[in-house]
Formats: sequence, C-alpha cells, structure tokens
Amino acid sequence: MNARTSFLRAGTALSALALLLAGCSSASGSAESSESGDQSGAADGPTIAVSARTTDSDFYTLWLSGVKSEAEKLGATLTIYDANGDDSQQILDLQSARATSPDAILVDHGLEGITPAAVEALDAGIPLVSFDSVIDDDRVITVSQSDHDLADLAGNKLVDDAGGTADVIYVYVAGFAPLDLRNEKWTEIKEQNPGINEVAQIGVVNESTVVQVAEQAKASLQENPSVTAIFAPFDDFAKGASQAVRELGLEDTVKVYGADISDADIAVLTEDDSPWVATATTDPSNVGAVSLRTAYLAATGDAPEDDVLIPPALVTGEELRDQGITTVSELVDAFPDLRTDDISAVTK
Ligand code: SR1
Repeated sequence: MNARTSFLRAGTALSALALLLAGCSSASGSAESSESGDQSGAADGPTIAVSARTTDSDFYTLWLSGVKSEAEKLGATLTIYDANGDDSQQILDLQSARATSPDAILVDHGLEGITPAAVEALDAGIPLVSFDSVIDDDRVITVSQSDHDLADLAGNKLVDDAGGTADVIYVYVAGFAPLDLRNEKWTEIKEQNPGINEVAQIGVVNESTVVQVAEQAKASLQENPSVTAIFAPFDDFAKGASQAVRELGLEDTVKVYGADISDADIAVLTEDDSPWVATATTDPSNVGAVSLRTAYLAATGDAPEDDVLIPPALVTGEELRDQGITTVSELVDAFPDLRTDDISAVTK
C-alpha cells in the first residue's frame, strides 16, 4: 500500500466511523449524508448509500439530482460518496458504505476494479444496484440507458445523413460500461455499412475531457481531411469534437453525432451552424430517479428486474431550434417518452 492509499484508507475509515457515531447526520470527507423526506418518512424509510465515481460533468450532476429528489419523495435516507474520478477512492468508498450496513448500495460508473469491494457488500447481504458500472457478479441489479439502442439511434443517423458513405473519426475510451456497450453497436453498424470508414479513434475521460478531446479531434481532422463525420457518443466527447470542428472552420463539411443532453448541450446543439447535429439521449435526472427507485425496491425486499433499461430518444438540433427548446425540462415536455415513471415504480 503506498502512502496516499494508506492515508485515504485511514481517512475513509475515520469518515465511516464519524458517520456511524453521528447517526448519518453529518457530512465528512468524500461522503455527504442527507436525510430526505419528512422526519417520519426518513425514520421509516430505507438507508441507501450512493457511490459515485465522479460528479464532475453535466450528466453525472443531473443524474445525482434525480437520485436525491426521488429519495426525498420516497423518504429514503441517502449517504452519498463522491470519489472525484479516483478509482482507488471509489473502492474505499464502497468499503466505507458496507461498514455502515445500509439497506442497499447504488454504484454509479464504477470501473472493473471495484468488483471485489462490491462482492464483499453482496456477501454481507447488502443488495447492490449498479448504474453504468462494470461489476462481474450475477447478484448485481443493473440499470442502464439501453446503450445499444442509444448507439443505434445516433450511429444510424450518421449513416443515413451520410448516405451510407463517410470517413469517420470515432471517440471512445474502453472500460466504461456504457461506452463499451455503445462500442459493440458501433462495431455492428460498421460491419453492416461498408461505406462507413473509421479512419481514426481518439478519446480521453478525465476532468478535462472536453478540452482534451477538442485537441485530439483537431489534430485528427488535420491529419484526415477527408473526414465528414465524428461519432462521439458521450456529451463531453461531442462538445470537444464540435469545438474542434468550429476552430478549424469545418462546420459546412463535418457533422458530429453525440449522446446525452443538458441545458448547456442544448445551447451547443442549437447554435447557428452547430457541427453537433444530433444526440441520442435519455433525461439524465429521470435516469437518476429510476436508479434510486430500483435501489429502493432492492432495499425494501421488492425484487426489481435484474436488468433495468431506460429507452433513449434521438433529438436533432433542428428539432430543438424549430420547437424553441432551450432547457431539458422543455425537452421532456416535448418528448414525454423521456419520462419513465413506470420503470421500477414503487407502490407504497
Ligand atoms: C464515461 S461514460 C459517459 C456516459 O455515462 C452515461 O451513461 C452518459 O450517458 C455518458 O455518455
């Protein structure tokens, strides 16, 4: 164990102890405790620990806001751990969460290395719900945005707009569950459409994803002047790719096909001549609400489905402009299927 790991482990153990002593009523270290709902609801409701890999991007913050508001509605008590993108910290967070014996744990965007810590929690009898995480254990209940469908919508929009022929830059980083699933579909789309020629693959996921993808995309576009489309199925990828296209003045020739939505994304998608022309998306806060309801059901002994899928929709910049949509809540009013109150519904 190196000095940093040892420091983090000691710090996290102290955090867990502090939370236990305080009856989960105070925040400490990377864990934020919140009692939700009214006093009686919170007292009677289940305790759910949420372990987020990061909250450092639009999707993750919207997802977490959906988790929190649904917990408040249902009267669940949350303890939220944010590993700030540090995968070792997320393992420690899961161990801390297990030590507090919550009624369920909800894991967000955990990478493969968290599996042993997740298995320890499951072995301790704590139900575990995974959103977009890589945990190899059949007892885990998974929630996802139907990532194959999501990549199918955006990828086939690219193929259709290109008339089946295009040189394409693909933005991808392996190891993230949703990106790996989207990659499976993209691979299939390329096989079915021999005119789609992936000339380069770029990508990075860190706290500077947009800026670094923009730099990579710019270099790749300069090396590959025949490119007419960028497949970037994560909003931070699509924003970086769009920035690169703009900086090179290629708006008329290169189109970006992305994923996800936020108010900031809508602003980019609706700009005049925006290179980002289409996004395949759910409503991220609705996905957070579904994730929380799934954890609630697991916590209260109502076995939810093993594999909870939230269907996405394809949204184009043109539709957003035509309908004057500037926020996610206006988008959800225009696309009511993005609200999925029936998925993992809780009947009390
Ligand atoms: C790095 S993974 C990013 C993706 O996670 C969520 O599934 C969002 O849809 C985002 O595209």
